[in-house]
Amino acid sequence: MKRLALNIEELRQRAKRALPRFAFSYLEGGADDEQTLRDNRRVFARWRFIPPVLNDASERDLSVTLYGQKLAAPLLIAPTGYNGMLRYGADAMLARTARDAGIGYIQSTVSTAPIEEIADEHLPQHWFQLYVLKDRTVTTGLLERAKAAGCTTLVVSVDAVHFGNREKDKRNYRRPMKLSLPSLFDIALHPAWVWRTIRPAGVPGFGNLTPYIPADKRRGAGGASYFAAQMDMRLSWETLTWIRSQWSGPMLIKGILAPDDATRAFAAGIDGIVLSNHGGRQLDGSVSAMEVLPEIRHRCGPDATILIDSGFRRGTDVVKALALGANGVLLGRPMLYGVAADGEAGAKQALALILQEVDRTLAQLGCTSITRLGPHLLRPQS
Ligand code: HOC
Repeated sequence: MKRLALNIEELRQRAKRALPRFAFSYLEGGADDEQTLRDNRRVFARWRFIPPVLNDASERDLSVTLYGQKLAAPLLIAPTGYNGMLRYGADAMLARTARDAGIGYIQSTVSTAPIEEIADEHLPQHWFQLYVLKDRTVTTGLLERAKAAGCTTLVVSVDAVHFGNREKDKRNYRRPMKLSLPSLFDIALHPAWVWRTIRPAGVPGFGNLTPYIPADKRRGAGGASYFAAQMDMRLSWETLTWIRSQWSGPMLIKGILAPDDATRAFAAGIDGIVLSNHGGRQLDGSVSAMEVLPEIRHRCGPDATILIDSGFRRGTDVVKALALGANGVLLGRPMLYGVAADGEAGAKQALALILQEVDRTLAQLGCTSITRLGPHLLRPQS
């Protein structure tokens, strides 16, 4: 039996060994020089804990309430695309991991499994992430399907309208969506991965988007490139108002970094925001979500729902964000490392590691619950 990983970095190393280079590059890569990708990790060192002592924190409650629903911890599995590249059934594995731990699961528009399949897992917190497509009928079709599947909450991503320049990723292709010969050779060196990613006959690989992709584009990677060209490049605040009118449940905007955008979102009747630089995959040189969190919390007030992602690998990172005013943290790559390394068991291990670390950090800060966290526990480093 495999030894349990001690931390997310160990799972990352295992994922790197398990995946062919093109798949690991897609998971791992950032935009341009990957400055923002690196800063997303470095930013956490800007705050150090000042742990008060002699507080009885022998029992701790990690639960939080978001939109009237209790979560066992302030965590959600982030929407990530094309997870079938890691292994067949990865989306459902992640969904079950979230369900069994009592946290939220956000399904991507570009998940490999369709919404209806994930609905069969009966998640109490099944959220849907929307990429807005220029064909409004496709967008409304996705929204209708999300409602019918019982998705409680909508997360509209607004930061990938113009796709980031991911050079690590590009190196593996000879032209868009066509792998280079060395990449194909590298795949041949990973027979276990090939075996794990094989879809049963008749199962299309384009998840939610299959019905909207013309039959002649549904082969191989053709569907993904077809879809990339369908993104609504004119996405604007007016579009958001239109989506708001189509969705009666809680709706969040994901990909906010500018404080003015944050206040505008709430003024426009949006129920929450996700501070994110898309894991450093979009605009290189943009600030880290953690950097703008204190200002955005201050500007939006104590009642605004503010979630955050990009760069979280440790429970201490999560606790720092909560102390600075985030209501919850989305976990992307850490969960993908887990699922790539060891399937559902690996995803569960990744989440367990972060949960244990959050719990231990709370204990060491003398906090009995998430509500006790605040900026008084942190000191900014110059
Ligand atoms: C093709 C449209 O969020 C990523 C994902 C998927 C983005 C798909 C955009 O790679 O960052």
